[in-house]
Order: sequence, then structure tokens, then C-alpha cells
Amino acid sequence: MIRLYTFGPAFGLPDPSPFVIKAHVLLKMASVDYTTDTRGFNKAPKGKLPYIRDASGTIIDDSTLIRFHLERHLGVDFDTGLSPAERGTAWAFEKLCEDHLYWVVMRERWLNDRNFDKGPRRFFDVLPRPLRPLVAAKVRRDVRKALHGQGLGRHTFGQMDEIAVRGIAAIADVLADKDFLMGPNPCGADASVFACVASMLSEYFETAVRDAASRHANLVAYRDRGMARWFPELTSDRAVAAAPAPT
Ligand SMILES: N[C@@H](CCC(=O)N[C@@H](CS)C(=O)NCC(=O)O)C(=O)O
Repeated sequence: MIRLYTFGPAFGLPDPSPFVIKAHVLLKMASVDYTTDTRGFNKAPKGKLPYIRDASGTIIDDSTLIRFHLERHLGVDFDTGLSPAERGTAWAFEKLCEDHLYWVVMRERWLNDRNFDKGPRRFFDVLPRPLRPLVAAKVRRDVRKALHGQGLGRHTFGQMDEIAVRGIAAIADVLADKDFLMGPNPCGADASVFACVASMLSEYFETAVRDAASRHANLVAYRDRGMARWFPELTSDRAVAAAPAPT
């Protein structure tokens, strides 16, 4: 059986990582039986989650590579029924979420002090008390550096949010009154777009992107639809406590 390495539910979300949420959804869309394991972070080949180990022991260490693996080995076409133009649009929106809005979510959680204290700081609670502030400060520095390299971290929060609001509106405009991004059924990009929208809408954090996304009723309904479809076990109580730190 496939094993999916995750951080575990947190912040009212199936996982603090949108990429892990995406991997869950892809596996569910492909109707694959899988188990989850929250003890894999230290052995992650690329130092990141998610990754999967399949029945033959093969490791696939990236959410998009997991998608390709499922397409190749199970013959799944996540975009069945879409025209080439729709497939292209779906792919572009997936990457808007992963390579742009993801970084906004990261910055709001890790570099806004209030959000950091109630959220990511809790990841370090498994460490011996004296080590916690040191490791937390180091990881925070790494996040700051990554955001600087990516570019969004060079803006003020206000400038970044102004840019992010356009991306959020673009998703809302393309979704319009459809149930899923490209039509009545989910396509591959919905794994990523749902993960991004749900992460932005997390009630656990106070962020400008949460406020912007919650002004679009169709995005809120889309999040609720995805939660009910893929994570019904979490829909009754979104106030899940912060996850234990990855070990
Ligand atoms: N391109 C990767 C991105 C995965 C990723 O960035 N994972 C983050 C969590 S959202 C992570 O594990 N970060 C840990 C670290 O960088 O130390 C994918 O699609 O799976």
C-alpha cells in the first residue's frame, strides 16, 4: 500500500502544508488506498514533505511528481474531459497557487509574529525547552531567506498582499459559479487550488489573504465543498489544534 508522509492535521486543516493536502487529494481522486505517516520528515529525500513510498518501495518526493507517478502507473488522467486550453489554464492556476500564493501564506504564518506564536512556533514544542527558541529562530531565518530569494519577501506586507489579492480574484473569477475550477468535476489542479484556498481561509490565522479570500463567497463554498468531499472527518470541527512538530 502507498504510504504518504505528512505533518498531520493542524490549524483546522488536513495538514499545515498545502503540498501535503494536494497529495492527499490526488490520492483520493485516483481512488488509491493509502496510509499516512507523520514520522518521515527527517528522512525526506529533499528535506520536504510530502513524499510517498509505493508498494514496491519506490519513493516519489514531490507533489507534482506524485501526480505524474499516479498518471503513469495507474493510468489516471486527472484532467479527463478538459480541452487543451482548459488543461493549460488549469496548470497555470495550479502553479499560481504553488509558486506564488503559497509564499504569501508562508510569510503570513512564519513572519507575522502573532501568527507565528500561535502556529508554527508550536512545531518546536517536541524539542527540549532550551533548544526551542534557538531552533525556531534558525528555521524562521531560513524562511525569511527563502522568501527573499523568491522575491515576495522583499516587498512590504502591504505590497505583497496587494499583489496576492489579484491572484485570489483570478481564482474566484475562473471558478465563477462552477463546483470546481474547470467544471462540475474536479481536475488535477483542484488538488492544488483547493489546498491553497483552504490554507488561505484557515480561521486560525489573521491574514490579509484570509480576509480577501473570504470576501469571495464562491471560494468559501469551494473550500467547504472540497472539505466535505475529501476530508469529511474534519468538517465538523475546523478548530484542530496545531500539529505536533515533525520528528
Ligand atoms: N515542490 C514541493 C514543495 C514541498 C514543500 O515546500 N514542502 C514544505 C512544506 S509546505 C516543507 O516540507 N518544508 C520543510 C522545509 O523546507 O524545511 C512539492 O510540490 O511537494
